[in-house]
Amino acid sequence: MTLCLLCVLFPSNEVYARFKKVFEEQDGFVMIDATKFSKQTMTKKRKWKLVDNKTAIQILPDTRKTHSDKLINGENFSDKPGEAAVVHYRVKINNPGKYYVWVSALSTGSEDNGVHVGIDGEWPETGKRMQWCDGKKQWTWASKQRTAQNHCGICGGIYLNINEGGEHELMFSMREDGFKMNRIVLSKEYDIMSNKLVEGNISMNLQEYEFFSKWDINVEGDYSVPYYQGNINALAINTVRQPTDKWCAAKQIFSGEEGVYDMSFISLLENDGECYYKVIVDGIEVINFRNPRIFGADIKEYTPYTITVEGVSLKNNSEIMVLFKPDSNKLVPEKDAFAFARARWRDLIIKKK
Ligand SMILES: [Ca+2]
Ligand SMILES: [Ca+2]
Repeated sequence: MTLCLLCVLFPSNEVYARFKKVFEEQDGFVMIDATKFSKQTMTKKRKWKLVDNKTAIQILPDTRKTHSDKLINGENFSDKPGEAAVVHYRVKINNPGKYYVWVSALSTGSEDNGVHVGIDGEWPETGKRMQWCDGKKQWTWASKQRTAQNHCGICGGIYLNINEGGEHELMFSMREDGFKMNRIVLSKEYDIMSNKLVEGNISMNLQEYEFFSKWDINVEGDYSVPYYQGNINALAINTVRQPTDKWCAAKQIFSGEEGVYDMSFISLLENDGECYYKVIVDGIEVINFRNPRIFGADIKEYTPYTITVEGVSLKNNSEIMVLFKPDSNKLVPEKDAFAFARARWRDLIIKKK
């Protein structure tokens, strides 16, 4: 009796809706929190589960961890999109067209780095075999399609043609079990999430970085001067008093020993604009990126965003300069104009290679 009742409540392969949230695209961009899916289907053998304190979802169980583990088609691997572990999202598109799909994933090995994407019940060729190679064991944004010639995937190969405005259903299905993701972006512009050096990661925990290095904010040259915003532990530009089209600068002299270092720059995401950042070491630009858009996405303002670059050579006394510039996306009205994002950033973390 009880068993039959369960059958009715949870018909096979259909999992109850989780979130009613509809993610809305603006200006050709929408960011989706992967944990806020509307439902799951095809869950008999594998299922997306909330992991990492409910900040990400992962296809579990993961029985194929290494190449030597047995591959069971349709169970721990599937080259057929829609066959296993399908997660669905509600997305409202205002500007129909071709959208590149970016996903922030965390892969630890060679058998958890692929997924398929589709839309409205269809699995187009350009949504098959999304692939990650770089950035093992860390959150990594990518938008690449694995091909027979290039196992690491080709840029620009993953996209969806969304020909009509209105609500759509975005879907991801298993290629490899163990696949883990936390953020999804649909963007008309391919390069919006990429950086010539590395891709950024959204960190959910504002408390993660407690320290704040000493930055000299009186830099010679034609720069605006920033201020320190204590409540969020950030440097920022006062866009009411300072020009909004001018770079602001802060610098520090590196006092550690000469060597090769990894650098992680932490900006804060803002609703009202996508600000610009550069890190320059002894006159050479090592980081150059723009914050992704969070307007309309379910991401808190001032969420830290990290860009990491590996293998930077530093000498004792190297001059490290951070340049940052405000931006307005003209989406947040303020008085009779629009609000500006203040190019907020928290720190630069330097770690020995
Ligand atoms: Ca793989
Ligand atoms: Ca696996």
